[in-house]
Amino acid sequence: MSNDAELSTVDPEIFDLIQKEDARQRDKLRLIPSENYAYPAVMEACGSSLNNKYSEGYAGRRYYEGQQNIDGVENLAKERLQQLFGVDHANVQPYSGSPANLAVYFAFCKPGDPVLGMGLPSGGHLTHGWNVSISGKFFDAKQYGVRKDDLLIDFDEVASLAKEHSPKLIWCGATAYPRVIDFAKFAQIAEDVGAILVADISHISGLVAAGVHPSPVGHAGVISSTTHKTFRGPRGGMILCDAAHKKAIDRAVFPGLQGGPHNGTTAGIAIAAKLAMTDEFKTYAQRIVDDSRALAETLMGGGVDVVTGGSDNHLILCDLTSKNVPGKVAAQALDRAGIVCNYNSVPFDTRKPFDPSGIRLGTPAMAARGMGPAEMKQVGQWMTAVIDAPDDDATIERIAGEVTALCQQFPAPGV
Ligand code: DSN
Repeated sequence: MSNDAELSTVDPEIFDLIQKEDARQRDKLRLIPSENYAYPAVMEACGSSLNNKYSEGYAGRRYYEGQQNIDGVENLAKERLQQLFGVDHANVQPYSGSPANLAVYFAFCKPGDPVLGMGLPSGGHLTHGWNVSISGKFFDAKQYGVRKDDLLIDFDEVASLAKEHSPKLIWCGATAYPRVIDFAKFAQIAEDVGAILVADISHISGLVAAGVHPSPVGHAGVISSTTHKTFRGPRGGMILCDAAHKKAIDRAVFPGLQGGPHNGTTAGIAIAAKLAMTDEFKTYAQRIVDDSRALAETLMGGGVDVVTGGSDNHLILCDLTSKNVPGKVAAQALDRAGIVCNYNSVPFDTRKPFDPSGIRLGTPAMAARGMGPAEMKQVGQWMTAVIDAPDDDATIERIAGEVTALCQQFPAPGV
C-alpha cells in the first residue's frame, strides 16, 4: 500500500469514523445553534490544493514565492466581504473566532488594560473577558450581564461599568442571547467613554449579511466573527473594520499573532460570501428566524420556560428548572431521540456549568435542510415529550424513529 493512496485504504479507522459522523449528521436533527452544514462548494475548497501552500503576509506582500493564485483567492474573499457587509476593510486570515478576538486585543490593548464584555453566565463568550480565558487573565476585564427581571442586556450596568473603568474595548455580541443586539446603544456608551466598540457577530453573521438582524456597521469600529455558523462557510474567522482600524488589525493578525493563513479556508470564506449575496441566502436566513420563533412558541406551548419569552434570532435558551429536569439529563435524552442540542447555563443559574439548568437550541442547520416552521412545530412537540419524560425509553424510541423519517424527507446538504 502506498501512503499516497485514498483515505479508506491508508486509514480505515479514520475513514470509518468519518462515515459514521456523516451518518449522524444525516440522520439526526442538529439543533446546536453554533453548528451548520457548510456548503458542498466550501467543503470542496477546504480539501483542495490550497491546503498545501504557505503565504505569510498579505496579497502583493508575501514572504513566500508562488502566490500567483493565492493572492486572487484572498482578494476575492476580502472584496466580497467588504461589499456584502458594507465595510472598509476585511481581514480573512484569523484561524477562527477566538484567534480573531485575541488579535483585536493585541491590536488595541496592552496587558492589564481595562476591557468590558458580557459575562459568560449571561450569554457572553469566553474571549470577551471571562476569567479562565486569556482575555480575562491578561486584561483587567469587567463583565456586564442581563437584568434579573426580563433577562435582557442591562444597559445601565454597561454604562456604569464603562464610566467607572474607562475600558479600551467594549465587546458586544453573544453565544446564548436570543434577542436582537442594540448596537447603536452600545456605540453611544463606547463613544461616551472613548472606547472602541467591538461587535462579535459570530453567531449572527449570516443573519446580519441577509438583513434579518440589524448590522453593527456604522456603530462598531471593529467587527469579529467566525465563518461557519449562520454564515455556512468553513471553520474560520474574519475581522471587519473601518479604515481607521485597518492597519492595527492587519498587523495584529500577521505578524502579531499568526503565521501562514489557511488558504483553503480563505477560499471557503470567499465562496460563502458570494453565496450570501444571493436571494436564496436571504430566504434561508429568514427561514432560520421563522423556524426559531415557531420552535420557541411550540416549546412554550408545552410548558417549557423559554428565556426572555421567545427568540428574535436563530437561538433559543430554555430553563428547565420548572420541569424539574437538569439540562444535561434533558440533552442526553434528546440525543437518544435523535435531537442534538447543548446543555447550557441560564442567566442566574444556581447549578454548575457542567450540570446546568438549561438547554440551548438553534435552527441554522435545520433551515439549511429546508425545514420550515411546520417541521419546527413537530420538533418542538417531540422535544417537549422527551423533556417531560426523559426516562421513558419507549417514547424516546418512537420519537427517534419519527426523527429518522423526517430527516430522510429533508436531506442534509453536503454529507
Ligand atoms: N463554541 C461556540 C458556541 O457554541 O457558541 C462559541 O465559540
